[in-house]
Amino acid sequence: MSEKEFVVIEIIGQVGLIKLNRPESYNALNLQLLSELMESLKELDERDEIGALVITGNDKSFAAGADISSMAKATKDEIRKSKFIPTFSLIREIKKPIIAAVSGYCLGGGLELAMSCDMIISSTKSKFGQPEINLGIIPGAGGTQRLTRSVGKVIAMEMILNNRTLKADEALSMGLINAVYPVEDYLEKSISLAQEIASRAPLAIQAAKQAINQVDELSLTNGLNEERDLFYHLFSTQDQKEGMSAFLEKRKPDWKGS
Ligand code: CO8
Repeated sequence: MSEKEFVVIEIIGQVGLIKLNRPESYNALNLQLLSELMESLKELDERDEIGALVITGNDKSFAAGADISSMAKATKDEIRKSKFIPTFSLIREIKKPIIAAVSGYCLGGGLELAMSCDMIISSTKSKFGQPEINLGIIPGAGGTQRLTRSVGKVIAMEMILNNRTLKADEALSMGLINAVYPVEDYLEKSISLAQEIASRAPLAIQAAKQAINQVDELSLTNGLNEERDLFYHLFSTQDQKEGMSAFLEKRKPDWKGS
């Protein structure tokens, strides 16, 4: 894989771990970091031996938002033409499941990034927020949409209009995140969860991710049709035959990803 300045990649078993690495600015997301992140996700998504991905920061900060210094002087036209949000949006093209392993600040574009992943595991030290209102702007990479779908309208309003930040246990109780662990454990737990998912039937995992992510895009009828098509399609795979034979023969399945 190509050398990157602001992300560090590690392969652990069947898991691709991507660490955001701009600690001096709490992993503020500039265009280079975002481009390197998306490039890394794409490269790992294409590798057959990798089944799931984890994005993390450091114990103090997942990411404190978009890099304010790179936007401060932008005009409306410049910000509209910038590659910032289009680059960010490339995360939607990743087929394999992505877990955000969050500790410390998870703010603004950082929270938008975590919410663009498929699951969020947090340390007890995390703070989740959309503080853009303090800068005279609103979230621009999905915060108003994904946060509202996740925690509901009234809490999203309070977070976005009045900079309410959620502690990890609040975020857990509101359904924003999957689980909370001590800071020494959250990354290992995230990698274990990713490894467990990666050990399952790859095509079924990707179909499930695709179907669940359609919930926000489609009506119930169209979503059910989409789910049914994916369900039928899986019966053309070796893994469906293997999974069901293994169950009936009382043995562990040997997934081929085909
Ligand atoms: N952008 C640029 N630099 C940052 C950012 C940021 N978002 N956050 C922190 N830094 C830098 C600081 O400027 C400082 O740099 P330096 O040492 O050179 O002065 C360094 O990180 C340390 O920060 P602080 O001194 O402020 O540290 P504190 O511990 O006092 O505070 C906080 C930590 C609370 C995280 C504080 O830094 C803060 O409030 N940061 C800004 C949070 C914020 O407003 N985030 C939203 C940004 S806007 C946004 O995300 C819009 C997204 C739209 C599209 C997204 C596409 C990706």
